[in-house]
Amino acid sequence: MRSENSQPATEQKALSAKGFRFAIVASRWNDSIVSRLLAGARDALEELSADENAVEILRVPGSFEIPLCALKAAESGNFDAVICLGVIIRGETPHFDYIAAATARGIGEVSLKTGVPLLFGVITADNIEQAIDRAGEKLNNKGYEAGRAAVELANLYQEVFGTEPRAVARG
Ligand code: DLZ
Repeated sequence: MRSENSQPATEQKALSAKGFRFAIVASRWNDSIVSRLLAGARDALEELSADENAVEILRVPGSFEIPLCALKAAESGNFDAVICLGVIIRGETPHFDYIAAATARGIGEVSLKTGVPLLFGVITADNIEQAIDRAGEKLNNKGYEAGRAAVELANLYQEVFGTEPRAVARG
């Protein structure tokens, strides 16, 4: 369910992904659901007219490995935003709490350290049904949501702070 604070797409300024470059860091644990998030993120970028070859997909073993890969992507200077996708499902072990906390903290720290927007498209769910629910269609898909948010931030930082889009910077 969407929160009361979420803004319907129609009320937002028209967004364009043109000229920007994006990395998607996606984990392989719970791959059948992560694949849906990946498809959602790619759909969002395509709908917003991302250029051909503007999206690089980096796969890592599990969500715990997302922050370091995202750090390397952000530090490369090749991307205007890094979209992080994973699915962490509460199991019988304390792994869930450690992995979920480390992943969330790591992603936040990388964004602040590098100044590159990182999007948190990581589902933390009690069970598989709950995770599948968050990997549905359009705005019910955390990957799609993260893809749109990445474009929104790339536009915002370009407009307000004059950040040069990576595609332009690379020539
Ligand atoms: C070990 C583990 C467990 C139990 N559960 C998940 C999960 O639900 N989602 C996920 O993305 N990764 C999980 N992992 C793997 C860790 O993220 C990590 O890849 C391994 O501990 C190796 O460092």
